Amino acid sequence: MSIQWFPGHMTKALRMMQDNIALSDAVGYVLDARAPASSFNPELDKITGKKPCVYILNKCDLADDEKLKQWTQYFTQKGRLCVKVSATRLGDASRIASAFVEATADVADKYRKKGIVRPVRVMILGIPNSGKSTIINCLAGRKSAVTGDKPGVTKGMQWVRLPAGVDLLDTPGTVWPKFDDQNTAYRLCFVGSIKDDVVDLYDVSLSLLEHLKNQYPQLLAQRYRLDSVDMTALQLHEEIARKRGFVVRGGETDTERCSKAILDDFRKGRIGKITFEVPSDMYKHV
Ligand SMILES: Nc1nc2c(ncn2[C@@H]2O[C@H](COP(=O)(O)OP(=O)(O)OP(=O)(O)O)[C@@H](O)[C@H]2O)c(=O)[nH]1
Ligand SMILES: [Mg+2]
Repeated sequence: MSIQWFPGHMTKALRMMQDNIALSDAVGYVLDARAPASSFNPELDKITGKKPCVYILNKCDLADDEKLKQWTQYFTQKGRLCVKVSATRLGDASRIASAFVEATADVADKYRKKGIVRPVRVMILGIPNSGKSTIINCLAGRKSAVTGDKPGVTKGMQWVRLPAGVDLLDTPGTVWPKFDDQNTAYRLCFVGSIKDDVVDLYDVSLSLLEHLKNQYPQLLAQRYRLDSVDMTALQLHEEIARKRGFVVRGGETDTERCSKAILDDFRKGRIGKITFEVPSDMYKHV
C-alpha cells in the first residue's frame, strides 16, 4: 500500500505559517521522540529558514531513553538547542521555557537596547499529533489550546501569552505532499500523525510488527507472551490475534480488531518505551 495524506487545510496552514514567520523571533520545532527523523517536515524547514530554533523531543515518556540520549548528543554537537520532554507532565514546562528564553536572548537584548517593551514570539510547529497544543497548555499552565489524540485537531493559528514575557503561536500540524520514503510514512502512521481513516490498518500493523520484531524483539515477545518472534509479521499478527481471542465464527482471526489493538498498545506505551530512529536516519542534517 502506498501512503499519501495531504489534506487541504495543511496547504492553508503552511501559507499562514509563511505569513507569520516574520513576526516570530524563534521557532519551537516539536518532534515525536518515537520517530524524530520522520518528524522533520521538508516543507517546515523551508519556512523556518535561519530563525533561532529549539528542537523539542516530546512524548519522551513513551520513548527509548538510550536512543534519546543519542538524539540530544546529536543536536548538542551541532550546536542546536534541544529539550527532551513529556508535555503531559507539568514539571517539564520550566525546561521548555528556559530553552525559549535562551533562543531569543539576542532578540530580547536588541529590543531592550532600543527601549522596545514587548514579549518575544515563538512559533510552535511540527507534524500532526506531536503535542504542540499540549506543550502550549503545559507552558501556559491552563487549557488555552484544544488538544486530542488524533491528527489534525488544530486547524487555525492562535497566539497564547505566557506571563514570562513570551507569546506562543500554536499552528496546525503538517505533513508534506508526497512521502518519497514509505518507511517514513509508516512510522508517521504508528505514532498517529497520519489519520487512521486514510490507511489500511492491517497493513500498518504488519509494518509495526516488522519494526518491533527487528528493533525490540524482547518487548514484543513480553507484551504478547510469545515464546519466539522468529516468524513473519503475518504469522505474528495471527498468533497475537489467537492469543488475545480475536477470533470470529469459523475460526478465522479478526484482523481489523487485532490491528487496532496492536496499534493502540504501541501508542499507549503498553509494549514499552520505543524509538524507531537514530540520528543517522535523518534525511538531512541540521
Ligand atoms: N504520553 C504522552 N502523550 C502526549 C504528550 N504530549 C501530548 N500528548 C498527547 O498527544 C495527543 C496530541 O496532542 P496535541 O497537543 O493535540 O497535538 P498537536 O501537535 O497539537 O496535534 P495537531 O493539532 O493535530 O497537529 C493528545 O492526546 C495529548 O494528550 C506526551 O508528552 N506524552
Ligand atoms: Mg494542536
